[in-house]
Amino acid sequence: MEIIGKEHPFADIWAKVQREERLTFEDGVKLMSSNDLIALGHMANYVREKKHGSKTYFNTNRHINPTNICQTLCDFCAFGVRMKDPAAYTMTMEELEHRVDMITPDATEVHIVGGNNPTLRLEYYEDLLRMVKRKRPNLHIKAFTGVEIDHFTRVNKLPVKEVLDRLIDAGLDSMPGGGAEIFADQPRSIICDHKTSAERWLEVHEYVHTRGLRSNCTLLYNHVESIEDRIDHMTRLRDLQDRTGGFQTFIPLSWHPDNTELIKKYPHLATSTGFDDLKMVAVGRLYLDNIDHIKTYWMQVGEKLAQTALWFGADDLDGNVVEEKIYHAAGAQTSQGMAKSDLVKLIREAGRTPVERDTLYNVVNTDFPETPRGASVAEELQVLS
Ligand code: V47
Repeated sequence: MEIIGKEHPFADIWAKVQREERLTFEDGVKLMSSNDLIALGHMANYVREKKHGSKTYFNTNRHINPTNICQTLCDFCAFGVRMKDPAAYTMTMEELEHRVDMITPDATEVHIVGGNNPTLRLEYYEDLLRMVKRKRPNLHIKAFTGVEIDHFTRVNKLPVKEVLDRLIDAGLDSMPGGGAEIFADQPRSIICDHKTSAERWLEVHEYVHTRGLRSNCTLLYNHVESIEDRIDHMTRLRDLQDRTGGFQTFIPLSWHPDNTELIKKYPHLATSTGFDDLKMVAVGRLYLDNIDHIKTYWMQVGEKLAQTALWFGADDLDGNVVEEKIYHAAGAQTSQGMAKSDLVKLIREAGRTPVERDTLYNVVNTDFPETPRGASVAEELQVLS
């Protein structure tokens, strides 16, 4: 049975997808406005399998969030707090060293992001990067969102290039995709007024790419944005990618409302539906023809949806994570970390082929023993109490 026949509303788009022709803004809006999830998934899976076959990537990683003190305090976020908040923390170098010491030898990446803390000078972050490299020279450091980099320029009164040059010199290997949120002015001013502008976020990533480093990109959805805003955001990412080729992975992030100011102001908003989560993955895969990987962040969408997304365009699940704070502050119900054996099982149970990668998608391992689900997460990951 043909899923997208000649009479189907997607017939033209499907022909373009098969010819590897770029989709227009209007095509993107049409896809995003449709409720024909099966047709969307069919097309996205076609692209996914053409690029990656059945391979599904994950890595062995750890997250460190050095501080939750944040000057920006975006309404959509539940992680950042004021300096005087009883929950405020900033890790000392000793605490950071302890966390790095806990990272098991098989880990290949540490993901470091935090709040925009006005009291921390650039030297704190340089010392952190140098300490990680001294202790674990082979650990890839993926750190600081474009928003944090912009914050560092203001605290230290330095241009973007100098901040990034100094961080790269201290050991920064790549940048995560956070902080992009939604680029369009109107929703951006509602969910994160006063935050780094879209142009500045893109400028930071462009410079990082010209220095030869890779980065990721994200889109925060399911708040006050429109369908057009989503496609506008992806168009700007696609345009930058045409110039630099530096983005590795696109990660659609659904907004979690708990404990945020935004939900107080807009109480009708709700947690995203699985339907919308799959649509974002599928449209991302179809529209971002120049970005290699689409990640479904298991920690954020949940294990069941992450498995399903592997048939709707996603080829990456992220990694073990461990000690995730940003989503759990906002009510995420997922566990704090997942053992490698469970990631492998999750992928296999979805009928896909697990591939452990490093941050740059070099293959680390493809040969995994069969293990029962729920292997000792705490033992395997050395979770801090
Ligand atoms: O920038 C914050 C989002 C991002 C909430 O690059 C929220 O590999 C939903 O970017 N509800 C940080 N989202 C996480 C991130 C990320 C995660 C995993 C992998 C990578 C990567 C990047 O999380 C923020 C913001 O967009 N966020 N608060 C919230 N309440």
